[in-house]
Amino acid sequence: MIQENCFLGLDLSTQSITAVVISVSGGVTHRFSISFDDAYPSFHTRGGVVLGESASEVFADPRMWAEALDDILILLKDSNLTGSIRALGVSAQQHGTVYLKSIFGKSLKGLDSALPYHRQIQHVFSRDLSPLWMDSSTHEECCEITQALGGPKEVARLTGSVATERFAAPQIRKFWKRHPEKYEQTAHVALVSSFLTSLLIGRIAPLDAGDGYGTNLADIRSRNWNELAMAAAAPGLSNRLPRLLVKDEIVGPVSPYSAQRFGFKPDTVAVVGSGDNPCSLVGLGLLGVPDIHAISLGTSDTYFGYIKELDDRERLEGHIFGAADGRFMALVCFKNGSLAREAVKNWYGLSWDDFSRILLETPPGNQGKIMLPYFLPEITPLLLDPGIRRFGGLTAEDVQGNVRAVAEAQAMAMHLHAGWTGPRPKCILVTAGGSENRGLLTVISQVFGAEVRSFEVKESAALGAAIRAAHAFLNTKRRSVGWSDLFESVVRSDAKELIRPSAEAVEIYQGPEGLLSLYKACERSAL
Ligand code: XUL
Repeated sequence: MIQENCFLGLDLSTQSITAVVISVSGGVTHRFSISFDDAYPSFHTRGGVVLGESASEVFADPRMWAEALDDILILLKDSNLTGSIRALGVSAQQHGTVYLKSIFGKSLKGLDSALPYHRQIQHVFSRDLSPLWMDSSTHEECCEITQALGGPKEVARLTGSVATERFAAPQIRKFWKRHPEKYEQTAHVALVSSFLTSLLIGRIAPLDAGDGYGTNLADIRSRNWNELAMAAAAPGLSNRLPRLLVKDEIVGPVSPYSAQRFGFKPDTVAVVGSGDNPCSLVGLGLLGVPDIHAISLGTSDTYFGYIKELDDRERLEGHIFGAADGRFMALVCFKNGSLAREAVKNWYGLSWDDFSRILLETPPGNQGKIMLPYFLPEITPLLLDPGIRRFGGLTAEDVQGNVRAVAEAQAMAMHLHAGWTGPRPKCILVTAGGSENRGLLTVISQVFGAEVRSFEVKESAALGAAIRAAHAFLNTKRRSVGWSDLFESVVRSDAKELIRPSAEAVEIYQGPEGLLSLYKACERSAL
């Protein structure tokens, strides 16, 4: 029966929580999602986040995440699904930090299964709000960390990224500088993925290298927390970080609370939690596959690919994170992703169908009209002072021109800043909400000169978490199952769109006087 051996992936993203249930023979069997803005009005989020004193400070309340976790698991229980889940895995938005008092561990053990998490863990936080990946308020701390560790190239070589505003090290440093007394009360700093996994297993969960390397605190070669990097962030940090796991492992059975409240079997196990991008790498079947790259069009836009071995090239942009098999992934992140597309769509009162149709009907290259769509401070290229800039005669009244310009800008920025991730791929897999937009897929294929594929299941992060759970469970408990076997049965079968660009369209971007070089010049002028 399909329900015999099921695996659950949960993805807590910026704006929602999603659950995907898979069975190895039946692929994806169920999907559920809860949007934070709709379901939790008392937290006053917009797009899942709240702003701080300045727009560069972006937070969410971890109590809202706990409530969402409870709600989605109750949904699964009410659908009679939890009893057949053998293993589960958490995927979460990367980089967000959760600050916990020493009472956290004890509180997890004493939870009453008649009540939801959030009613019982109000008092465990030493900081009410968690800074998120969208926060860009720690430039000063990044400079201090860079100086302490010997310069940007050194930091990138050691930790996989230059000191980066949204990462844990500068965020923790800012907290320690501004609120030393609250930092003193902090016994544990979790990332979103390890916080949620802790709730599920009833004790402090380790962190995986997918999320752990996105902190500026780990040495990606020795594969452990680095003393100098931790000291550069805040005093006494090594005692406060979770254990770092190099590759996927089962981190324990679900807690008695989770079993009783949500109807899991007591021997249902959890794999270590991870970030949404490392999970998407798995959910797209790209673990072990370096020559196909991926683009996720979620709240953030990310470009990523698998890396087998680290090289020694110097780099000041992009990130190296761990991958579920103990190797690595390269990633470039853009903040002005879906939020920028949505802003342009809303300016002109368009639907997503209109947006896609305009992209399909207008000529590639936009007749040289270009937009730099920095609605928010941008991560890549680093630009802390936002603003929309138009070039080549693009005016605000030009509906079609602006739609095309925002989509082309995003694809061209990816092309320009992803060159270091490896040889240009012949095929790119596109996932998350924006992957339903045929117009966007077409623009990406034309700018990159590559075949583009999208999938029926666009929730690749939650799917990846479910596959990681299945892989960890099947390899420890029963028999040896390879990643590629799982990809074959769960991922590959459902390609939805396959788009191949024409040579003429590609030439418009990549040719000698092409739009890519023009865009690069515009970007330079803005920086
Ligand atoms: C990646 C990043 C974002 C978040 C959003 O480095 O910051 O993609 O993971 O979910």
